[in-house]
Amino acid sequence: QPEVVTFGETMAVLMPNGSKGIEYTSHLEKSFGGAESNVAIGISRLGHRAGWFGRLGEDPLGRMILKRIRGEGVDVSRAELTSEAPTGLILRENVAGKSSVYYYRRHSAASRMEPVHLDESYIRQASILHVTGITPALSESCRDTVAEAIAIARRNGVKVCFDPNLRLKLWSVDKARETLFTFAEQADYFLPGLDELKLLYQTDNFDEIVEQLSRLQAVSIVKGGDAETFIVEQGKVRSIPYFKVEQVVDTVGAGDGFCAGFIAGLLKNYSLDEAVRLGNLVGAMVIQMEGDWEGIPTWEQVQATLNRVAHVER
Ligand code: KDG
Repeated sequence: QPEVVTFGETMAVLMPNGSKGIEYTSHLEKSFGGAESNVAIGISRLGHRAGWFGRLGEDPLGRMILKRIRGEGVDVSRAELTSEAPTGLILRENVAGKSSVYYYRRHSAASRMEPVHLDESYIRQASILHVTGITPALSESCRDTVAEAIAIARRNGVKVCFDPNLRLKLWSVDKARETLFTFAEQADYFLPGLDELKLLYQTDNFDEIVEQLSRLQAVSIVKGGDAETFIVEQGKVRSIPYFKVEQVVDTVGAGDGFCAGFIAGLLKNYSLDEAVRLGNLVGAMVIQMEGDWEGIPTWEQVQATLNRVAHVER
């Protein structure tokens, strides 16, 4: 039985493996990504039982994704392949130091998720439900599904983690604001990025942001500070410094890595500060490898890093 349950859209990711952009490359590497499955994979690697579900097309990409998430030890027993619609797709490129994402996901299988696809007994037995603000941006029925999942969690004493994951290619800030705050208000842990908060609250003033966050019931964990993650709890802020990173290779997935580390910390009964510290460490390791989730460490790698175990090359 999973300790953490999450759901959302996972897509195939295609990207050039050289420095040519999508327009000119003749080779594309294939992987997959989705904020929620990235977190589930991370939690599994960090030694805990995670369950992910979502709808994928009954097509080669959907089958690849399902097998690979399962291969990471995540429970996918509630995930579904459907012939109703295709698996979504992301094209990604990094040109002249700027990375861009192109989505091919409108009307995808995942966007057709509905509250009836939720299995209450599956959510009820978990200790944490993790959801993100990407899902409600996909369709009305997806938004209703997130609302229903949160309602199930709350009436069963399951803690709710909510990462707003604002995606401006899916909806505008003005459209997103109300929905994201509605969910933030129902969460136990709200995990926004500082940049997202600046857009959502329409201010660059940190004190104002903290004041706004203090009105929420949730503990807010603010990712993406210059050198630290902030914890806003009962109107007070404290910060947990980042780990040193040798070389930043690819920042995609840093937030998901953070969430995985943080949630794993909660499951290990760490204090809030220690859980954030583990989140920071996982985030720091993710950005030193290419890929959305590939760089998430196992629990052994985390311990080796913390204990500074010397690397044996051969
Ligand atoms: O957080 C990384 C995600 O952006 C990526 O894995 C894909 O879920 C994704 C999205 O919607 O962009």
